[in-house]
Amino acid sequence: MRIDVISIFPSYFDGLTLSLLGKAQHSGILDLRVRDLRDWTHDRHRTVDDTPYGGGAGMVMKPEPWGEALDDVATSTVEATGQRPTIIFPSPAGEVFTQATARDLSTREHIVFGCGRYEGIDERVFEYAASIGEVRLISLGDYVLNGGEVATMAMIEAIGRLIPGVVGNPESLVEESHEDGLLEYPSYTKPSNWRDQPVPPVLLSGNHAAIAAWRREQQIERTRRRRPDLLPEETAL
Ligand code: 6GU
Repeated sequence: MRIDVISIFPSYFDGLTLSLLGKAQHSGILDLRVRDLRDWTHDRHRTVDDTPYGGGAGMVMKPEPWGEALDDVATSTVEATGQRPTIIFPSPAGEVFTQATARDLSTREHIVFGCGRYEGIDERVFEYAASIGEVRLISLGDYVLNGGEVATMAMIEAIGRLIPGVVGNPESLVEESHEDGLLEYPSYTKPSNWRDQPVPPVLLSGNHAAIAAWRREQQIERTRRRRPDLLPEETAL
């Protein structure tokens, strides 16, 4: 998979060279390219923003650098891969990102993230991007960040670890929170008694059916307590 990130703060993404995603880049599974939006400006101050038409607080990102950036980064994708690129603009006004979104996006050949700052990007950029690829406005949740960079990092990590070969043991992807619509069960390791807290005895029983049943109960009980919104109905489980 190829991922391009367009941002005015490319160094935010230095952290993606660490750990599993760093390894995936070395092995060629993930081709991650972080770009500086200012490289597509032509004035001495490398200006990317301007005042909003109609007035109002803050600044708006100018369309011209975005247009040129998308031309350079996203227009050759169809010839190269046979698939239109997916162009994601992180936005608190977008659809909410979930594990299902991550699964869907992990099958794409080429994703471009356009990280907005200030009060946002000139609306015409989204229309233009839709002529090049599939445009998605995606939010991490109902709170406000200063720009799309941190949201993009989170999305790249969630998507990247679902690409086959990125997580060493694919089994570890199966039993995680949100993969089956429930929170994950609690985990324990040695010692079997720690500071007066014994490990639940069923886990030491060797009875695999009983362990599986206990873990399932724990998942349901935790989800009911912490995230009742994830359960289909109050009586369903
Ligand atoms: Cl994707 N962007 C910004 N700026 N704020 C957010 C967000 C995205 N998701 C939640 N808050």
